[in-house]
Amino acid sequence: MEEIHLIDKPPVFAILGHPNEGKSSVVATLAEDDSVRISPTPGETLKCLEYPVSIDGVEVLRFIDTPGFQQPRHTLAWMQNFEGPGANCISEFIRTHHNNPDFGHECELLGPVADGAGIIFVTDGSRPVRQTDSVEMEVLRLTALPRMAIINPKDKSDLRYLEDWKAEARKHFNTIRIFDAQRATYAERIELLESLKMIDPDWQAALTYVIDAFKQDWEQRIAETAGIIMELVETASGHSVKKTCRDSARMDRVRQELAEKYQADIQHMEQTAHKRIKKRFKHNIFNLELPTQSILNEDLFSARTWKILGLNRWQLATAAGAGGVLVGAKIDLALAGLSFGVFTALGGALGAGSAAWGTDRMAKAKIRGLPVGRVKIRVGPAQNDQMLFVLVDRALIYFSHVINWAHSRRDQPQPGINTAAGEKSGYTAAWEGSLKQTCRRFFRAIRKGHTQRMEELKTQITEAVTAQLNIISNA
Ligand SMILES: Nc1nc2c(ncn2[C@@H]2O[C@H](COP(=O)(O)OP(=O)(O)OP(=O)(O)O)[C@@H](O)[C@H]2O)c(=O)[nH]1
Ligand SMILES: [Mg+2]
Repeated sequence: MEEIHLIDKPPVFAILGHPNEGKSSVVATLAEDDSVRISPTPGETLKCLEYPVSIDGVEVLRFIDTPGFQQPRHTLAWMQNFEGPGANCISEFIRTHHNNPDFGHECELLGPVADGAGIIFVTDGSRPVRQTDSVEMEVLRLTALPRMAIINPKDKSDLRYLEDWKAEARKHFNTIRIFDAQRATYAERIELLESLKMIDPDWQAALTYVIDAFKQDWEQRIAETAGIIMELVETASGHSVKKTCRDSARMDRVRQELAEKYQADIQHMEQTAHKRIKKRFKHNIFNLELPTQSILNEDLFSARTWKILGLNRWQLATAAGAGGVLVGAKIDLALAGLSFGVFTALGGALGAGSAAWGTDRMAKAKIRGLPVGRVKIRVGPAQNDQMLFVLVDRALIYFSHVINWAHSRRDQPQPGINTAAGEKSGYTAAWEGSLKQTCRRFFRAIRKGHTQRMEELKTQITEAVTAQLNIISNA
């Protein structure tokens, strides 16, 4: 019964403040909505816009973005002179001024307040407190509604006014939070909701429910992300491309084309998986701007990627010898009567890469069956079990960027900020030996198509990936 009641009436918060202080940014981050309009030009938001937050299709919370104050002094003076019952003050103000364009913003921004929305005041804590700020805060105090101040210092390097802001805000608000609209993590968003819970006893039950729902939803997202990563590993590790070649002279070209197609396929699988992760965390519109130093800016098959996330030194040396083909280029020669000539042609076709053939773990030639005149070339599945670790690490690093990319961010990341912990050597490098061994077995089972064995091992690896995702998201 209680739950149905809560869902029927989700708590509503209006985000108010001076123009251009970051109100819309706070809304975007809290509602995880990258469609919110944010701009460096003051006066971007002119009308109230509602941003419902839904979990499993049920609205649990609503934020209302509002335009900034325009006439705070006149508004305050009017309110102070109002002689009717206090509860009518705001609705009377709107009724009196609704045809006066000078009070257009005030009538608009006080609309949700008249309807009883909780108040979240947003201000830039990196500039000095001005008198007009105190006036705006006093207007909000006179509404007598539950209210919180969010101090969002836009310039993190200038915190000298922070104490002044706190002192002033304390006079007008029940709760004050320092909150970075552009870099707030999941944990910080939850903390903010926790403190919203404190500003009014009537909201405690509803917000406790919301916070619980948020936590469950987050767990669900982690579980789905683990599922996406496992699916990627499975399909990419088992992937191969093949082609029958009738003309031995073209063999080199065909092998090259297949190797390229193979790589493009895996890259596409990885990009699709990353996009799904991004979407699950509600980043729908803007591209994730990776820090310039991120390893994810490197191609999946680049030597640097494998050097950092996958290969040990010995393997890398061999890979370098393989002429850039890091994954198993495997050739099935389905020839019934493989003539010496064709075989020689094949040897030649392998060209520079042939040095690695037979010696390199990643590139083995397999010759079998000999039907006349045709060569079946197959590239993949990958021979090198590091493929699994590279894919998992890259997905984990990507996840780390996704969850730390607040929905209000529209700018380029600053160098040195937001680097994922796994950028240096990958997360899986720190996994226990026995777990790594399980991963290798899993990889082999995929390659060999041992479905049952694969399923047995999969549960354990999924758990490890889930645990790692949790560690990253709680970091
Ligand atoms: N560097 C930095 N910029 C911020 C931060 N928060 C907001 N901004 C920028 O400040 C500008 C104004 O942000 P908005 O969120 O649009 O501000 P607003 O209060 O909604 O503005 P109006 O709708 O015009 O009243 C935008 O360019 C934001 O990117 C922050 O924490 N750090
Ligand atoms: Mg705005």
